[in-house]
Amino acid sequence: MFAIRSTGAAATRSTSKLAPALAALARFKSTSSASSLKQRVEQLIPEKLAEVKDVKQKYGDRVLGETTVDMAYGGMRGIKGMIWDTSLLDANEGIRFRGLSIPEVQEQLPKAKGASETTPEALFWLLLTGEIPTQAQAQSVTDELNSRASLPQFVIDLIDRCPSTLHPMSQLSLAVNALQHDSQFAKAYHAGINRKDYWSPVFEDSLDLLAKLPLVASRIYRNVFKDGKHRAIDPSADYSQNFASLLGFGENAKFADLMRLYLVIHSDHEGGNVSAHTTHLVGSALSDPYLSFAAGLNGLAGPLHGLANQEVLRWILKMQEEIGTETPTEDQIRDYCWATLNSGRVVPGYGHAVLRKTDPRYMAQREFALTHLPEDNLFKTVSALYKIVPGVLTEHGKTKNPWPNVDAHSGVLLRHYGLVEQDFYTVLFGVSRAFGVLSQLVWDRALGFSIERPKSLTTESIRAMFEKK
Ligand code: CMX
Repeated sequence: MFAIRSTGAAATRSTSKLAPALAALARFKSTSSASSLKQRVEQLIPEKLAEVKDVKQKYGDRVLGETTVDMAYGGMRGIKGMIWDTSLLDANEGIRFRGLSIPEVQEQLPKAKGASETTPEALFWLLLTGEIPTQAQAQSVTDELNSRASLPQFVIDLIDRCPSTLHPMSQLSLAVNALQHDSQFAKAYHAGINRKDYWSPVFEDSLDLLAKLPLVASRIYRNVFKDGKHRAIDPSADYSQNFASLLGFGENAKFADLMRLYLVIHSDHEGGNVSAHTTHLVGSALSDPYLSFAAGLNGLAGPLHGLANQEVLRWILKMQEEIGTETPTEDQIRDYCWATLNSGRVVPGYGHAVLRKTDPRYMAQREFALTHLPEDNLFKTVSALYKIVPGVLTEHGKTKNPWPNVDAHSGVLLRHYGLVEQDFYTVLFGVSRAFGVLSQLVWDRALGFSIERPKSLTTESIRAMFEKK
């Protein structure tokens, strides 16, 4: 409980000064008037806390794995040192969201009215609670997000003032940092919120941020690539239909379905990837969800991570241009792959730090393409690459995983429906990633996870460790 300790006139003065802060804190004590998703999370917290306590009591001193010198130098690959409950990645099988594979998610989660794909709203419920939502529960998330979808004028002005030459990912990160102005967590912390209640304003910030992201992203898109005219959201439409409409592709029902698929499959990929880990790390310092997620976005903007989706399409189009045809032969594609490798570059969209088989996120997009755009020339090239690249990378002999990842397929689908501006692709990834990393961030605070502070070493200290007499 938050308490004020003071006496007399000074007490009255300071109480009245603190009144708005106290009122804000009172909101985070009881969630009885909040959305049903928040109520469900609140109900689950005691049992999750008890579960963590039990696991720590029983297994707290057990060894999870060993750390080698190579791991310390090699990007900490394979070190088990973090809890991420919303999803788990198996090297061969791929991602499971709260235990469900992508095909299971597609089959079991409710769909929006008239849609063929499940929604990120339904997935958000699953990620936060571990439970498959009913249609009504998924709809309650949609309604909640729609009710929060507006931007402060200064953020609108900030985005509108960005030069069109500023990369869309930098604009997105800038806008998310600016939205921090209205962080409920930051205000509650300042007012002295009890640490047990942290999760509540973090939940509120997360919903606010998710609701605002399509407005921010579409504003960037229409400023940089279109006419700078902006649309309003339709409170009766789902998140993906609204996002499609805001971008200017709302009339095509298939594009809205593509957005649903895209936002679901890019959302979460356990905790060790750069965007997830960064959000979690920065959040562990009790930076609010805006600051934490903006940091994650900056990591997503790296070409070895999320930016690979723009690089893939650029690389394929360059190949078509250099070879001089939209339908290159397998031999021409093979030669182009070797030319890329021999010039010291990576083949974008292939390889993965954890996966050792074709990414099921790639397969989900391939299924979509086989159903909706089987005759698209670029899709045929993407399919030809799937046949050729793994062999080339295997022969090249460096890559541990020669198979395609999620980024190898997303560009061709977006381009088919007219979203041709590659520089924007990672922004879509960013909007999706928010669903995963913010779900976990709520649980990080609900479970009272510690500030992260792993141990680093110097090369000299490693030598000393193993070479001492
Ligand atoms: N093309 C060429 N070389 C590759 C390669 C590729 N697609 N993938 C890996 N390699 C190389 C690595 O650069 C590394 O070379 P060095 O030993 O000279 O440093 C070697 O093969 C071993 O790497 P690895 O252990 O197989 O892969 P990492 O865990 O180090 O890196 C990843 C993983 C994804 C960064 C890497 O496969 C890559 O650069 N792929 C291309 C970029 C890409 O598609 N990124 C998107 C990943 C998904 C996402 O996060 O969105």
